[in-house]
Amino acid sequence: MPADPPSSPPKPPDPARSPERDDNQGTVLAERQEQRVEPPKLYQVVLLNDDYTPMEFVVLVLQEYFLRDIDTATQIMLKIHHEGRGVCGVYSKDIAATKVELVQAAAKRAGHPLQCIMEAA
Ligand code: TYC
Repeated sequence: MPADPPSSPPKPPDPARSPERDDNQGTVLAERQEQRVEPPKLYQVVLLNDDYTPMEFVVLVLQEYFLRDIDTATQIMLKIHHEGRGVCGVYSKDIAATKVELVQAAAKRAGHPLQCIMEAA
């Protein structure tokens, strides 16, 4: 049986075929687009002060929906009470929107006028 011919050495890249345009399988690719992945935008969820929502309810909201311990929740509530607004947490867009909906639904169920909004961080 005749021996296999020696395999030819790997060819040097053909400078006419830019590696960005050639998949080395006989297919010339379309011009490569520069791909830049931006980090996701962040949104802060903010509670607004009002004259009627009980302080205890705001503290509970901060514990339940923003996972704050009772001391931090109390500090944030007092900041809102004194300054008119306060950041509860910073999240991706979907998570922030869900938190706003959950807090507004909880406030409505409890009959309080508590307002919760989101804004670009
Ligand atoms: N100002 C309210 C009160 O005196 C308490 C309060 C705090 C309400 C924070 C809303 O986001 C709020 N009962």
